[in-house]
Amino acid sequence: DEDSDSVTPPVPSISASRREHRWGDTTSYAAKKKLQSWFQLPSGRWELVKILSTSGTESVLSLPDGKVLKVKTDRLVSANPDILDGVDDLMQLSYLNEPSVLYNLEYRYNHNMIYTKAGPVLVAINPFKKVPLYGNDFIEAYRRKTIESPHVYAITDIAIREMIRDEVNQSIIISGESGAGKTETAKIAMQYLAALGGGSGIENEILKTNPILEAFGNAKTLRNDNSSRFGKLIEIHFSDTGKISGARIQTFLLEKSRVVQCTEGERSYHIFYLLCAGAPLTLREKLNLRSASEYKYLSQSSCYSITGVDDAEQFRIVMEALDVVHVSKEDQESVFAMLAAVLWLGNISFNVVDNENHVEVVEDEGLFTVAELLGCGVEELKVALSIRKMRVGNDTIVQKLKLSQAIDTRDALAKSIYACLFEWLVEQINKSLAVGKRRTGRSISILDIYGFESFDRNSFEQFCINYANERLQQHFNRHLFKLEQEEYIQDGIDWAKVEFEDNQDCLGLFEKKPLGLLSLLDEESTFPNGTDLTFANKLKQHLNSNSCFRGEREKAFTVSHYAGEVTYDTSGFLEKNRDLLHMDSIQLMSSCSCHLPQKFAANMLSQSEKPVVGPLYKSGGADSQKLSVATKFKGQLFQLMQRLENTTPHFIRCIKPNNLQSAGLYEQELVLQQLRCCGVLEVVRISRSGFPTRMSHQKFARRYGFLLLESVASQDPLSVSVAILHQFNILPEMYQVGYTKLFFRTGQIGVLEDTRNRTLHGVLRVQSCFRGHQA
Ligand code: AOV
Ligand code: MG
Repeated sequence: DEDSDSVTPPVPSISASRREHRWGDTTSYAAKKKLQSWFQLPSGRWELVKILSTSGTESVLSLPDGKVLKVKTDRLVSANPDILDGVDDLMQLSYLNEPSVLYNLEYRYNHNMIYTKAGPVLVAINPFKKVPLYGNDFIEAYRRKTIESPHVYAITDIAIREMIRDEVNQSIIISGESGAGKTETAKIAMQYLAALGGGSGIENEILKTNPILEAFGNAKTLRNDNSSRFGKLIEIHFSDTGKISGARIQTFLLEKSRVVQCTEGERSYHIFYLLCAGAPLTLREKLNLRSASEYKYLSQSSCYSITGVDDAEQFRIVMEALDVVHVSKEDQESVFAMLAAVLWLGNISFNVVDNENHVEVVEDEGLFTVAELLGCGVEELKVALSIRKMRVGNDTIVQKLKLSQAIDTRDALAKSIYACLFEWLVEQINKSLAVGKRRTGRSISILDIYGFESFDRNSFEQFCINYANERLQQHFNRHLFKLEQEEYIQDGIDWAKVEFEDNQDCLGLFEKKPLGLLSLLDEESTFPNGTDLTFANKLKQHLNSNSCFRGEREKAFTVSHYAGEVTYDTSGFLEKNRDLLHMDSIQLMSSCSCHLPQKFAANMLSQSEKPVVGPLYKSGGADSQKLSVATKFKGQLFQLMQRLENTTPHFIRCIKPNNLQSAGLYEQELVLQQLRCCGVLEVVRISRSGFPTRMSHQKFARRYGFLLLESVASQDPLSVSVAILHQFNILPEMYQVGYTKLFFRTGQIGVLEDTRNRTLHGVLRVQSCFRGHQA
């Protein structure tokens, strides 16, 4: 009936889904039928307006503030009836358009319902405050399924069940921009796994890895007070009985540069401030510790504290956590000594001794303390920081370093010690969490990497982080768009293809050989005369025709990422990609009497002696060959993707409602941009018009064939299947018959399953009655 307020059913027929085009389309005919619509104000904000009258192509409407406007009817976008306000799953919206989705998410957000399903994907909007949704009561409720509301717990519960039911490893893949809530979400998922799979005690160890890794691998940035500066995959293993049997953590590319330099308003890694604020007196004396402001590495960004964080208290939490994961008190003290050594290294300074800018190390507290903490001789340390030995043929040449070289050498050593320390810690944690002998090979992996970043100035670190996010986005696309639709098309069902933003072009820009960003970076890094400028010029020369690339003035270039454009400044790219550590520094470390520096030296050496797959790096002959940072990272990402491909993925998309990290502020435009770029809306579209349940003809006939009331002439599975569908009056728009499989819309198979279960139970009851009579 044209005039009624009726709406299309939540599950549209195929023809209806074809009529709806892309997101944000205006549906003018609907405006006629409805009293409420969406109207976009010049500010960009969508307002719910009342339609007073419509004549011809124009409508008169009233805004919430009472203003009356006459507008073209086709500028109105259908609004959903009030009864659909705040639905759990965006799939339930009758009108699927941008303002309706934004409104639905905002409605829920304002009611502390930060989670919403978008078909198979869980959308999580960062509340930036404590919300009453977590803890044992909630965990229990989700376990018993007495709460249905979307939640990280719910999606984690599904992962556990599918792992057991299908005997397939699962993954929970969390993505979103920096500060969107990935790390918090990962911890919430771990909480649920620990609660359900706990019992052996190992779950507590797993949870305690979080404060440790965050202290050593997170830092305050301009985007997020607790920003992850490394990527993390934690694989949690289960025994046959569904209990956690162990875990393994893999980390990806820690941002090393932060140890020696950071932007105004940001901090270095939390652990430095924790140590300075929280170390007990005896430790302070042993390590000659000062307050954070007395260390050059920490004072350069003039930011020492984070609102609401008590660094001293955090230090105690980290020490306790280290106890739990079995890092001995002795080792802990060595760890803190290494941290202090890094801080004191930053205070070491140089005197210029000639007019060629050659230097000598200043003999001060910094120098003596570092030597003491590392357990090396003061002379050896001075030499390593101010002189380079090079082998030419059979001779060794000694060269004095210039000021900038000496500073680079000192900073490279500090970065390297910190990176080795981080790796060593992860190794200790993994030893403690090691999966016992009774492993089943069943696991759930949680992926939490650094989110997409775009600052005013973006460097090599953002380049790597955003590349990783492109890879992850492709995994998302592949599973939610490509594979899904390919299956429909392969099986020959009637399907209107849903378009989505493919990021293959951008990935190609990074990965193509020999003319891609990574290859060209590696190539330039091997040239002795290569500079950041020649690198930028080379990019412009070779990549200007790529639609995702744009050269900028001087040393800059812009990449069109799936999540937006980012302009990178190539300053420091080559040096960070080469990441050279001179042999003199490695030798210094191996000469130390403390055990950690010795271990680190072995690590540094093995890294530089890895079989060369990428280009060779030689500098002066004394340094050995090693993989470039970008190439190594690419390899790690490929491996990661391969591992994820062998799991059933569950996706969580974190959304940041504002850039101020503040509660209760929902900026439509910002949310919309995030929803658009990750394709959440298209996912809903596919799921809604799609057929998520599928079963082969054979399996279907076998499973439900016995329910047939009349026998079928032909016994082939297809005929049996069709007969079942008819007998149960499954509506034609609710299923599709493919070449090999039957495809059903959400929930359709439920009727059949219920009847099957009832019938089977009936049969069992009859049988048991019968046995009872016999007895
Ligand atoms: P991220 O992991 O996505 O950023 P976080 O998980 O660190 O983001 O979240 C940033 C901050 O948002 C946290 O420190 C909390 O204050 C707040 N937050 C996030 N989720 C919740 C929640 N469920 N409840 C309460 N507060 C929350 V980065 O690591 O920067 O990409 O590299
Ligand atoms: Mg994080």
